[in-house]
Amino acid sequence: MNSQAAALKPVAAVLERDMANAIRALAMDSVQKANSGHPGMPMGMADVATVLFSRFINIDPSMPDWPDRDRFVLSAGHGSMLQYALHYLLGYEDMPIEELQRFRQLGSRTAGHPEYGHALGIETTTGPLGQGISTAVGMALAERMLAARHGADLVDHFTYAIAGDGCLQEGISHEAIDLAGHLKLSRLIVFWDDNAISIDGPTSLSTSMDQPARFKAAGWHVQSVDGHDMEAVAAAIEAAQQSDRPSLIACRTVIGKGAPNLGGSEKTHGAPLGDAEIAATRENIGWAYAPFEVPDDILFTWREIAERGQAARRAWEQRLAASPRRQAFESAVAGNLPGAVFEALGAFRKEHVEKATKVATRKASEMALGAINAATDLTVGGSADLTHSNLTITKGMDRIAPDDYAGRYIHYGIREHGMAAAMNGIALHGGFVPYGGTFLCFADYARGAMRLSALMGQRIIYVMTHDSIGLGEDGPTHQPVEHLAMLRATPNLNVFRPADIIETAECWELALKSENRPSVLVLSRQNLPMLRQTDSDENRSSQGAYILREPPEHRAVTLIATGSEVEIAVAAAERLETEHGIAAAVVSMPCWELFEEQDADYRKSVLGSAPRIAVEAAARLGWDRWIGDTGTFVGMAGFGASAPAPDLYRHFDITPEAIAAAALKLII
Ligand SMILES: Cc1ncc(C[n+]2csc(CCOP(=O)(O)OP(=O)(O)O)c2C)c(N)n1
Ligand SMILES: [Mg+2]
Repeated sequence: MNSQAAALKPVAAVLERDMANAIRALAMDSVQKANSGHPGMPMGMADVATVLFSRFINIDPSMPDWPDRDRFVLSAGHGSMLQYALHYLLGYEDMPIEELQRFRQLGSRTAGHPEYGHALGIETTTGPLGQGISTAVGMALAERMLAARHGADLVDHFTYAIAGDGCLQEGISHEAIDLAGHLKLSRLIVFWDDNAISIDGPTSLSTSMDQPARFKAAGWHVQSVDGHDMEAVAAAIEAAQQSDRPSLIACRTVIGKGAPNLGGSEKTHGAPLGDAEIAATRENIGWAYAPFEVPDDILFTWREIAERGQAARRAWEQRLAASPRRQAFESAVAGNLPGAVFEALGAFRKEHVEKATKVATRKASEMALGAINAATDLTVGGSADLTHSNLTITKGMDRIAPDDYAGRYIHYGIREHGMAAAMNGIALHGGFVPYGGTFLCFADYARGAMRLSALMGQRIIYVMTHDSIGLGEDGPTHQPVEHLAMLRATPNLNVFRPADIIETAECWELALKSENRPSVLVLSRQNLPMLRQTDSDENRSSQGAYILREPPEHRAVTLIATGSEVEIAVAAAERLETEHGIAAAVVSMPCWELFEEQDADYRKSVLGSAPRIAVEAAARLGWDRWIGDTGTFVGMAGFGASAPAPDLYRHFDITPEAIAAAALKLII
């Protein structure tokens, strides 16, 4: 098994030192050529990375995605040249020396920070400090969960992360560390680049934290080593592999190690060393080669590492071929949801159209999830301590617990940001479709990781309930107003705000089918009537917006609404018709993003040519796009208030009467 096979015989110490110096030289030369980048971190961590890769890690550059590979996360993403240098040295086919020479240039694979999908073998996008280590927690959790389902024969690997002072100072690290320690994620090994330097200077400017004590308090196995003593690093990794808890290896390093004048200084953090210092460094470390030149024997030794990974991968393939779980495993890792999920959702819609079920959309989501989770075990749920408010758990879902990873429900604790990052890790690892809940208002807390879900194009489903003043008495601290605009402004993120139980089921289906895009389901606390008139087999939410109510005569006004305000818009349309003889259409617009993707003719047919009024209990920002210069917006102009929901809708004038009055003003 991987863990046992881990420690190779060390190559001669001198050669390993040269292997590390190859990283140093490539990093300083690439940054110098780009005239931009961060040489200090790769130079400081070159020794640790060399030991990790030369003696322990199991990856196969010729098949970078084999499921049982070890995961490597460069949480200190500014040190991207460490990763690119490693990839070149290991022989990833998409990382020739020319890519290093094009570091940070448009169209190169060597982006400023490692980006998932830009180059083979980059497991996750990092750069926003703290994200990598927190994503690694999700990967390590997914590893344990997948192993619990499919056995150690098929799933048995480590997740290694390199984190800097910055990653550990970021608040998200605390959420992630606490969760990992609690869940005893023993296959997670974090190297802390303990160089005591960040951008402004020594870390003593801003922290007195005893990091090892912090990790210990969270239940981690903790060791401290000299990060330039390769044998000490190797011994620490071996001990960490044996631990039944996640491991921190605090590696005391010198930033910019090797640079005789600038080493140890923040000046090496984020700027080229300059020609003179580079020449002096070459002299100092005994590197007599030209820029971007790595002598054959050193390159050969690096490439041999790849052969070890290849052998591990082949052995794993044989185990897979012989495994009775082969099909189930392959299907899970491919993320294939069975057709039964969508059949169940179709039957669900049919049933509730007939029953005209009136429930809050958060409740509708729970009911839809009941159908989904019964039809597949790929979905893994969770909530940031709001399970019974978000309604994210369904019958028969066992919880994940320390040393018991067979369940499929994760109590993330009150850690929205950590939850979002962990879901990124779970999705990136493969084998599961994660969803997790909190109140929409706390999307703010999860935002950093949600942005990366979108940037990386991961199928992650955020279940965000209590979506407006409609939540009532908890008041303005809990009532989101600006959050929809913030989420809609995020590229590659679908924001669904369904109006009733039918749309909720449709939006769940669309979210599950969005394999390369995260989704946010924005759901009400309050009950909402079933508005869908017909049991169409078609998923009407799939076009983002559709005409829910078309008046018999030519429209005089079009009311566009989402979620809980669609009901109010329908009431306004009825009032306009019966009391004023005005023909009003109602458009339900559960997903702006999908509507934007429709062709112009469809959009025109839905929006119509009559004046438009948008109704949403949220900020106006963005709505002008749909209502045009002549339209009106009925919604929130500021924060909400604490009161029963019906009182708030009246107080803030989001009522059928107010909409009808706005329509009359617009038309007459
Ligand atoms: C969330 C976030 N805040 C700020 C930054 C900008 N930034 C990049 S590196 C860095 C300092 C990091 O210090 P450390 O992790 O110790 O890296 P080292 O200087 O040791 O390489 C900062 C503030 C960032 N990338 N992400
Ligand atoms: Mg540092």
